[in-house]
Amino acid sequence: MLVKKIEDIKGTEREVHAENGNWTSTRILLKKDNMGFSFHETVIYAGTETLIWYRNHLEAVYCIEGKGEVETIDDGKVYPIEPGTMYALDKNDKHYLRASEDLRLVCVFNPPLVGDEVHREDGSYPILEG
Ligand code: 9YT
Repeated sequence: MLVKKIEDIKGTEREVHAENGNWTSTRILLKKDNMGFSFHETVIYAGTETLIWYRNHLEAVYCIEGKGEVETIDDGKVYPIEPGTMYALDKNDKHYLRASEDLRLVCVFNPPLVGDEVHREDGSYPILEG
């Protein structure tokens, strides 16, 4: 049985900050926890836009706080995100994630993240200015 409290994870190597400052993610369960998925709580900061493409992972995201939207790039569809909304990237969908208020999201990845994916398998890239 695994029991964890988010307060105990904050400030450890499982709390990951986006290089561009757009988000902070607490990686509650990782591959080494042997659940077959990873489990994260991510805060996306208000006023940010993040381009995300998880080419090697399926991800489901459930909003518990805040407001924002997801735009899938292939078809230009925009989905509002609010508490109680779930979106699943079942086609490895490339998308923009925008927050108008700080978004608190619970995220599950299959296969599980190992823990050091920020610059590699994560698939998030900053938006280029201009
Ligand atoms: C919203 C979202 O895609 N979260 C993913 C988890 C986070 N980027 C992480 O832990 O790297």
